Amino acid sequence: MTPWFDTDKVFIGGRWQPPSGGETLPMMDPSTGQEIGRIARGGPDDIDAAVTAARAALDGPWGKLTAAERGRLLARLGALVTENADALAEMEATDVGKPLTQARADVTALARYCEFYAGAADKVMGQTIPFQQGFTVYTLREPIGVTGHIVPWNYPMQIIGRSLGAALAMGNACVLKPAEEACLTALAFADLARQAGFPEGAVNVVPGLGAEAGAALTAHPGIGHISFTGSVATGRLVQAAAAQNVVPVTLELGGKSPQLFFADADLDAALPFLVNTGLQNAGQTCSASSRILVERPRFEEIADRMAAAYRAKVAAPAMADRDLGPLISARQKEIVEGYLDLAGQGQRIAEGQIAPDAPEGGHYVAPVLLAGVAPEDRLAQEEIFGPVQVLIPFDDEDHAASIANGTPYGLVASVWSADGGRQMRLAKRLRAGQVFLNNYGAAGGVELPFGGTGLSGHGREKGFEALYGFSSLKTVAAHHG
Ligand code: TXE
Repeated sequence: MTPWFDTDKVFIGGRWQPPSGGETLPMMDPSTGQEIGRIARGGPDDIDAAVTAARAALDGPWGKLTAAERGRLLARLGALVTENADALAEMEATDVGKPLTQARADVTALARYCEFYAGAADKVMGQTIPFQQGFTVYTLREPIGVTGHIVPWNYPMQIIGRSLGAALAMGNACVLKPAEEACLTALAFADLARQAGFPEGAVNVVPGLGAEAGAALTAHPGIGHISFTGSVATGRLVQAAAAQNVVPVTLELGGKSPQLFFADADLDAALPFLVNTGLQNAGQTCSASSRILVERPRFEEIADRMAAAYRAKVAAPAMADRDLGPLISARQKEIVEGYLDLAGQGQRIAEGQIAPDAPEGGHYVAPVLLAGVAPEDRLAQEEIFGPVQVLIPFDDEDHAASIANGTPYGLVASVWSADGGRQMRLAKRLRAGQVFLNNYGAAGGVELPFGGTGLSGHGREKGFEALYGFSSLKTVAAHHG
């Protein structure tokens, strides 16, 4: 894997340059634990330069483009993503440690975000509002200005697509701070935006540490909106920093998302979703389904079927393209193993395997299926962010809803049932930003508004809602007598 750009630079004002402090950080391969290159250690001066370049872009060529022209640039960017699909997939697989097939799906999603927001850019409209005699009143949706984007390591391409795709379509100029653990495709995105012809300063990318570059971005007075995906703890810091500048934030902070399986549901249809949505990207997915709630009459049957599926799952290096890869880092492995230590022997009802030839230094954890865990237990309450799911029985609809809603999170939920009335009742009752009926995740759905309640965060990404989130609404009231 040899990227076509220098990995140890920042991208500011349309140019690659060394970070102002001249320092770099290691780029690690989670599949081997080995260093495979260097990335820039951007800091406050780089962030400041990026915000200045973004401001200049808004006041210059980028700010003068029509919505249709912005859409055309995004369409060109999407086409370049597709042309470079093999290279992007290999970079993401290597950098994140995810199986190549899953990385390919992320490339497709990034291209699709570009395509969707290319088409949406010139379809954002205001309203005319009936008002008093002698007035004409209408609203304008305008770009906010310079938007800050802090992205985690688990799905860099997808999160960049949903966040920058919408912000750029709306006419904002962006400063992106990717995660120090995986920023290769963020750099590739910057270079593809350059190749697509985005005016300089519209897209800026400053890799670096969260406490340095990330904190400088959230505190910068030139930023008009911050979009953050990551942990609850860092989300709180981001919101506190944004409060100082009184700017809006979008926070996507993960979850403990349940699937509710009722006795009348079709298990053959559900089984791949029950298992794979918990193990995709080794469970390091904000919308991972980490709690499987099952109506008691079918609990044993489902436990057996899921256990069999777990035993067949193999964790292996990303490029071996098996069921799951390693975790992102030694620290993440420690966190996950810490949770697994809380489980008693009888609670671990099935385990997958680690490929015998997986390199020693890689951060592999075999998938573990848990049962006999009380709904209020930490294992059923906290985001583990690893290949671990918890099976919990329930007695009836009320009981299922109370367990499903019984965590501080509320990102995604699903209901498997043949009963249409029950589907509708639970769709209303479940505390989640997205509810799926007889499916889970709807294959990512770039068109579908996404975000959470409670500790899962606030604000909506994806679809048209994201465009509104990256816009500022102005009301114009003309008095003409
Ligand atoms: O997250 P952080 P980490 C959860 C998951 C995981 C835990 C820790 O449970 O185990 O978080 O992961 C930047 N100011 N999720 O430590 O710290 C950082 O550089 C500004 C869920 O990786 O939240 C990176 O770019 N930015 C999640 C981004 O924040 C700061 C995805 C995320 O890092 C900063 C990832 C600061 N002070 C982890 N400190 C999801 N919702 O999908 C760090 N950052």
